[in-house]
Amino acid sequence: MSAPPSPVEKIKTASRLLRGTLAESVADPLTGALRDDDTQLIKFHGSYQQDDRDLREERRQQKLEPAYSFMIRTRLPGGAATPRQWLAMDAIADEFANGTLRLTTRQAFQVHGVVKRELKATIAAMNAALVDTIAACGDVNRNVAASSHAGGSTLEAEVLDWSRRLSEHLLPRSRAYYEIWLDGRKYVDSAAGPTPVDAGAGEESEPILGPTYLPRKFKSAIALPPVNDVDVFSQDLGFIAIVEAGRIVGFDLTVGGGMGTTHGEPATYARLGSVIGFLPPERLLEVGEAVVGIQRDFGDRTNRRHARLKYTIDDRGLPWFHEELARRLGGALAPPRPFHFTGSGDRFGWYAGENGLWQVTLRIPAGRIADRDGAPWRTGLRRIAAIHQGHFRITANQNLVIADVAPAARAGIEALLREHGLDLHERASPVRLDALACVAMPTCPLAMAEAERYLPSFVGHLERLLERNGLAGEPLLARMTGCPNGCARPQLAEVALIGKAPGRYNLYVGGDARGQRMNRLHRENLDEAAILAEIDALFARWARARQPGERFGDFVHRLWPSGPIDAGAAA
Ligand code: SRM
Ligand code: SF4
Repeated sequence: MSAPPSPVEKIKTASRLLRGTLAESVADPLTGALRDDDTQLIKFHGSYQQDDRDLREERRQQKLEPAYSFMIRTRLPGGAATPRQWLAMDAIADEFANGTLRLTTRQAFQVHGVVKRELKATIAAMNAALVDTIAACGDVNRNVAASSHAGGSTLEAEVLDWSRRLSEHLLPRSRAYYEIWLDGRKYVDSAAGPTPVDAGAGEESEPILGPTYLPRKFKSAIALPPVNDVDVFSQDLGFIAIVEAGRIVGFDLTVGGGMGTTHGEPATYARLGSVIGFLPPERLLEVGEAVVGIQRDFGDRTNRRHARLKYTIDDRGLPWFHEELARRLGGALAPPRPFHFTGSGDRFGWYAGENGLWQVTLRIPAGRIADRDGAPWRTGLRRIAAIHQGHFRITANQNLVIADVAPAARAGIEALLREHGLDLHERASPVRLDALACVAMPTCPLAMAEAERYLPSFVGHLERLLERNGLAGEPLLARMTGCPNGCARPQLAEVALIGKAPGRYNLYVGGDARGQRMNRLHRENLDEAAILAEIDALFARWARARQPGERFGDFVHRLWPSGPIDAGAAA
């Protein structure tokens, strides 16, 4: 007998294309929470119900319901935002959220701490700035990531444009979002600025995603070599731009990447995407749709831990996937073409674009933009947005590019960066510049350990250990997450901590710095002292036995192609 559909499938089926009882749940004044089923459906609208975990115990003792609030995530293909949109998000952070903005690892904004009675006004305020939240979460194609470091080149603009088209093409067609949050209207861009228009009426259908949407979240990205800033091999669906004679002649297709695992469940695993073919640019939407269609039709709808495209492919085999894709496309794709990535990190500081304009990439640790003592970053960025004539790009490394700055405007922006301490890129060590951490505590319900809040001190320890071993200033890609879901893509770092319990982590080492090789579990369930002792011993070996210029991850991989190194052994 085949397994029954998962409970979330039942909720989607009964939801009338993502409506459920969301409107009633949001309007209910008696609780700060939604009805259970609606907590699943609201994800498709770009929001998660959360509660402040720092306050849980205190509230429980006071016999109060948890301090419910909502995280709202935007859909922002390629992380591109105008200065007006920046200003709108900044105002929303104060008016409705916890006074901070979070730049995510998929180039979106997140705000935290929005209470239920202000959800509708918050989502409406975002839309009024032409920032929507549709399909930012849920079992759909999420925000489409796109490389953001080609310095304002035409290639970069082309890749950004494809990310927008792919995102639009794969969006849900249901009007539920407009009905629930915008009273049946949608905002369009016009000469007069964002203008509300009727979102339409009549029959609805979901020709691409299907009436019950996808079996699980689905992620896609477009990379522009030589920079793999979007970690294209971690995506369900990836496109690698192939540039010949200065133009994009097509894309290599990658399928089946994914990072999420569950501790102690070997049936769940991280997987790098497989490169399976080459397509001309004009086929990008058709091929993306076909890959989504395969996952829609064959993905596992009975077990959500086994429902990503990576499992669909591994269960049936890549040859099957090739065949099924060829069947849908009316023929096989051409063989992949060569590409070369040099790194997955961001390009910090000022650099000139080929369009004659300047770009500056700022380091924003863990993507958190707040006003803190000595670092009034939100204020600084607000003042920059008020004068900036170009645009902003959120990077997939949680950083920010102020893009397309006219030569005459550079000095003014530079002065504002210095005045507000936003010039960290000029002062920080390479390991501090490149480190990533997911959100984790206190908002993420799945966190087992700290990540964002622990990042600064952990990086400080790494800096000291590097220095102690004569390695100060060496680049090192370090990432950490509060659980094995992989939101900061820790599996693709040279050294990574993955949370196991409060104050305890699994230590992973040996990834490369181009996002093309995953790291391996080195030691399990360590406290800070044990983590630092292990890393110190590994750094000592690296310092002693590295080949010229050899990075830490490559060194570890050379010594340890298939199992943990004994940190005590002679190199
Ligand atoms: Fe994630 C769940 C935050 C990128 C894999 N992720 C969550 C939730 C929503 C927790 C939850 O389900 O209740 C986290 C909300 C925390 C909070 O308080 O904000 C969360 N994920 C994030 C963000 C904000 C991390 C960040 O520090 O930037 C990223 C938002 C990206 C965006 O704008 O859309 C984020 N999440 C990722 C990535 C990286 C990526 O996509 O490039 C991954 C690994 C890639 C992948 O999907 O395989 C990732 N998140 C997960 C998973 C594991 C999925 C799996 O296949 O097992 C979960 C849990 C789940 O889906 O059940 C999860
Ligand atoms: Fe939460 Fe885990 Fe994602 Fe971190 S990796 S944000 S702890 S789900």
